[in-house]
Amino acid sequence: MYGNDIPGLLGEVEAAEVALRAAADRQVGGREQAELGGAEQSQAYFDAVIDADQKVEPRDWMPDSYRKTLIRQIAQHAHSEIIGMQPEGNWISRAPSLKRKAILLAKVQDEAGHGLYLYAAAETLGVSRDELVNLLLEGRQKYSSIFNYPTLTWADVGAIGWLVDGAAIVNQVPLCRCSYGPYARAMIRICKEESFHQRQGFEILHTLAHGTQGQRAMAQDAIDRWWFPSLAMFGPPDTDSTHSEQSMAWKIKRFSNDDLRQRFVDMCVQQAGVLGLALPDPDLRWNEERGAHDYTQPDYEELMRVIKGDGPGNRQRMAHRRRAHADGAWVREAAAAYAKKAKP
Ligand code: FAQ
Repeated sequence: MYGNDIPGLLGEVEAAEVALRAAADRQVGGREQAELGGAEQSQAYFDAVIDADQKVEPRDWMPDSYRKTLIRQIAQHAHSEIIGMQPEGNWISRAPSLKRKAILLAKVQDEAGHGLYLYAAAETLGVSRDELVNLLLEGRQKYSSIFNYPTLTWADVGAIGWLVDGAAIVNQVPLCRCSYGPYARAMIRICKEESFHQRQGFEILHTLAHGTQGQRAMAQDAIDRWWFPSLAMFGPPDTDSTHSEQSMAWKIKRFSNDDLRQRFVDMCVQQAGVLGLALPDPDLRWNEERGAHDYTQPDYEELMRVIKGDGPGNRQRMAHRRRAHADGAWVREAAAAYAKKAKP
């Protein structure tokens, strides 16, 4: 049943892992000279590392704007993983069987782990996790738009796994080749885990699609509601993307928002066929000339509204996160007191 999922993407993760090891062995010369030299020499060393597809490491000089872009993107990604626990967490106590509950619990815990790897990667850039969490709580840093949509039925857990984790993988596999070493390494592990998440969502939908008429209708309704918000996860169209050009020049992003969105659409059409469910786009059709599907774009005005805080669930998500942060204060204090006591 899983045979046709994420075609080739896991292979790309494996290849990226091999490439990462090879990059670690490449030694573009001049780091010491760059450290001793002035701004020009530092920039030349940085450019040479990017050109050679070697990884930039925390010890290396990097332009301030490169560091800021990475902190912005990695932090937004980490916050998304943490806020992203809420829509599915909503269904842990109502999963339809013990097996489903155990699987969902493990998946939601994985998301917390992803948040942790990403905050740790961001910390190598000289910011603390506390600072980043505060920026989220103060509403000064974003998280993915997708997690502001509600999970109304059990089928939504399937749709999140299939479409949201599916979109996440398509977006994140190229990040395994990101020029910043700690982010690329975190992404390898995250993508391997995400592939299981995508499969469990696909399997939930497959079961519902082959169940009663009511279950099939519930699965279709979930896909109808999650399809366009999932397409919006890839960000604004290339013409409106503020960061893509520079991020691609720095090899942080490897493909544009629209290229990845197209890849996702093509992948989903084939998988929807296996599920026997429809994608809610009457204009979706194969374009022989382009060798890709034509499709209806998501509502980018809605995306901007959601990003700015006015989506269906923004207030609820942030209120919950702030409450959970306050409730966890005693744990952070106890851990800090224990660490202080344990110091020799
Ligand atoms: N939501 O110039 P661009 C997951 C912002 S997956 C919110 O194109 P960029 C797994 C963007 O930040 C979800 N904001 O930006 C999971 C920028 O704003 P700024 C997370 C968005 O960075 C599954 C502005 O719009 N994945 O969590 C969105 O080059 C299930 C202009 O946009 C990642 O974060 C959006 N959809 O490209 C967990 C992946 N789109 O900062 C639980 C890493 C754009 O200037 C359950 N991030 N914006 O104020 C990326 O690949 C990129 O940052 C993009 C955006 C592609 C998201």
